Amino acid sequence: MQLYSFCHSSTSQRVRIALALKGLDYDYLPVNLRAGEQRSAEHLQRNPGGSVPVLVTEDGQQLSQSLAIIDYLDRLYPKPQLIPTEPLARARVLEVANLIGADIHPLNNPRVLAYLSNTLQISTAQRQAWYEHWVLMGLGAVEQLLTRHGSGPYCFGEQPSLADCCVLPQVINAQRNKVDLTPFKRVLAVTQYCSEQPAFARSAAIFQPDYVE
Ligand SMILES: N[C@@H](CCC(=O)N[C@@H](CS)C(=O)NCC(=O)O)C(=O)O
Repeated sequence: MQLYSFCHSSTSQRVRIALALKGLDYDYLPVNLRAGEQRSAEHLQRNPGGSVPVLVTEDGQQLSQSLAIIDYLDRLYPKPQLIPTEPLARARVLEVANLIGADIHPLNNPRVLAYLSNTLQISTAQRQAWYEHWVLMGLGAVEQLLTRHGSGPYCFGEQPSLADCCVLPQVINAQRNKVDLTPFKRVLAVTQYCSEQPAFARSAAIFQPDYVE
């Protein structure tokens, strides 16, 4: 398999975590979002959505959308299972994954932040306020869901799930953008635990220390 990815992309990191948890080998193919490579004709051919990640499967299919990719991997390589089959457990995991994937991330995607700055000409402080507002609201909801329905050390018990694949990258992204997450104790405990586990740590090993969004 091949993974088109950007080192600091939280959606790509979700897939890197899932691949590492499942012990799957792949070729890492970088797409530099800072240089706009996601909008090149070559990349749009792979993914008309102009984003990363894109997984090229064993039989040459090009798949975009991190949650769809992880679902595909989970069906094909079910150990460890990241999306439970029991209906309520499954819904709880998808609830957190969608909160991050559908409610938080689209509002802080690089192209959205660039549109706010470059087209709508908002200031750096306003852009930061936008980022913080949506991240704090979203992670506040994740905190409550995990407190009500989860148990440690992962989001939902002793095994990692799709929820953990989503929480860690979103927290790293928020921390890189200097958002204070100290009120979110459960989210931070999960993040700390995950970041100490080899598969999660490997997914972050390619970060560039001086990268700024
Ligand atoms: N819903 C998509 C979102 C993918 C996405 O937007 N990825 C970001 C990086 S985290 C991206 O490539 N953005 C391109 C851009 O902003 O131009 C997924 O989960 O894969």
